[in-house]
Amino acid sequence: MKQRTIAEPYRIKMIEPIKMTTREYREAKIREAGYNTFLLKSEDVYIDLLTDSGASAMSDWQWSGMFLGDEAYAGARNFFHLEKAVQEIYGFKHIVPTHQGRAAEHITSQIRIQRGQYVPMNMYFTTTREHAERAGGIFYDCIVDEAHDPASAHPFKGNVDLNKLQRLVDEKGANAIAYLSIAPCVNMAGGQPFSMANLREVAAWAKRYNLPIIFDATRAVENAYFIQQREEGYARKPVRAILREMMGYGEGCTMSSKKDNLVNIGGFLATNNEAFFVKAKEMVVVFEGLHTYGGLAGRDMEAIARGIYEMVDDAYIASRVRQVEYLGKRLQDAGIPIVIPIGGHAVFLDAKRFLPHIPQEQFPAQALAAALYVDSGVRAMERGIVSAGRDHTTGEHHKPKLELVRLTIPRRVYTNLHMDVVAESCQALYEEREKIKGLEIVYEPETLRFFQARFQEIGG
Ligand code: PM9
Repeated sequence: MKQRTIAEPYRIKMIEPIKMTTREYREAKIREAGYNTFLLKSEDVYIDLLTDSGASAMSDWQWSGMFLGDEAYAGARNFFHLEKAVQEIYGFKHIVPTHQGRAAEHITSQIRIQRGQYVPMNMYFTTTREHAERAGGIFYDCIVDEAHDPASAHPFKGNVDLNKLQRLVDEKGANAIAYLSIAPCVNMAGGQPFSMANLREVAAWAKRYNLPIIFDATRAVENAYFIQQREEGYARKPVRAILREMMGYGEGCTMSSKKDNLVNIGGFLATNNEAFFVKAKEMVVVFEGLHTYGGLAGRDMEAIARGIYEMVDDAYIASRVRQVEYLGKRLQDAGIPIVIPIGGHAVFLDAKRFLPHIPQEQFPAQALAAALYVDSGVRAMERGIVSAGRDHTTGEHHKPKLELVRLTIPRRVYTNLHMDVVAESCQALYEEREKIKGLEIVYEPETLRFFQARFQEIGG
C-alpha cells in the first residue's frame, strides 16, 4: 500500500500576512542590499527561507507561558522550569542561560580553550569556529570525507572520521586538544546527521584520551529523528529517548534555542562538569546577565522550557523533517542539483553544479540566492565561499568544497503550497541559469563577513 500522508499535528489559529512584490521592485531592492539577502528588509520578502533560527511559530502553550514570566532579577521561577526541562530532556545537570547560542560558545571557548590548542569539529560552523579562534584555538575538521561531497548519499554524513582524530593525537598529543565539539545535523554539510554507532565509537575513543565531548546541540532533535528513521535498532524508540542517549555521551552542550527549542530568542550552556559550571556562572554575569537569566526575560525562559518538551513529540518532529523532504523531492524531480541526502532543517542547492559558468571566486551561491529573490521574493542564504571567510593569517579566502544556497524551513510556519512556490521558482531559474552573472565584493567586514558584505554584478 502507498505510504499514507502525515499531516501537521496542529492547526493554525493566528496568521501574519505576507505579500508578493513586482520583479522590478525586487531588482531594485537586491541592488540596494548589495546582493546580500541578509541586508534585505523582511517586509520586502515573500517567503523567508533565510534561516530556521528564531523564526519558529510558537504554540498556544508557549504563548500562554509567556504571560507567566517572573521578571524578578534573581531566581525567577521560569529559570527553574528551564533547568528542569534541560535536566529531563537533555540529561545535563547544570545550566547557564544565554541570550543565544553564540554567547554560550563564547563562554565555553574562553574557559575551555588554551591558546594554541586544537578544537576538532565535525565541520566548521561560522560562529563556533570564530569563538574558538578568538580564544586562541585552532579549528580541526574531523568530519568524514563524504560530508564534503554534495552528491554522496551516505546516510550519516555528519559522522566523525576517527582516523582524522587519531592522526591529530599522534601528531600533536592529546594535551594539544581542548575538547571535541560535535554537532548533530551538521549545518554546513547540509543538515546531515551522525549515527549513534559513530557517536558511541567517538565517545569510547575520547575516553581513552580523557577528552570531553561538548555538543553543539542546536539541531539535536532532528538528528535523533534521522537515527530513528535510518539506524538499525532505533525504529521503535521515541525521539525523546534517542536524544537522551545521544547527549549521554557528552560532558555538556552549547545550545541555540532559536532552532530545535521552538522559540524566537534564547540559548544556554549545560554541563555535568561542576568546575566548568562554576566558571561559566562567573563569566555569564560579565557578558550576559545574572546566572539565573543570562540575558533572557523570565517569559523567554518559560517559552524555551515549554518548547523543549514540545520538540520531542514524535508526530511534530516527523512532520517538520518531512516538510523539508517534500521540498527536496520536488527539486530532485525537476533535476535540480541539491545536496543529498535531504537534510533536517533545509534543502541546499548545489551552486557549483547549478552555475558551472561562475567560478567560486565570483561567489556563485551568493549570486544564486540573489537571483532567487529577484525571481520570486524567496529569501535564502549563501553557504559557500562567502560564509567560509578568510584565513586570519594569510588573508586568503577559505575555499570550501561545498558552494551552497540554503533554503531553510522555519518550524511550523509555512505550508507545502509555499514549498511548491519555492520549487517552481528554483525550476524557472534552473531553466535560465546561464543568464545569472557572477559577483564581486565591494565591501567586506573582517569577521563573519557573510552577514554584512556587499557585492555588485560583474559587468552589471
Ligand atoms: N545558526 C543559522 O541560520 C543563525 C545565523 S548564521 C550564524 O543557521 C549552529 C549549528 C548554528 C547556529 C546559528 C549557532 C549560533 C551555533 N551553532 O544564532 O547565536 O546553526 O543562536 O547560534 C544560524 P545563535
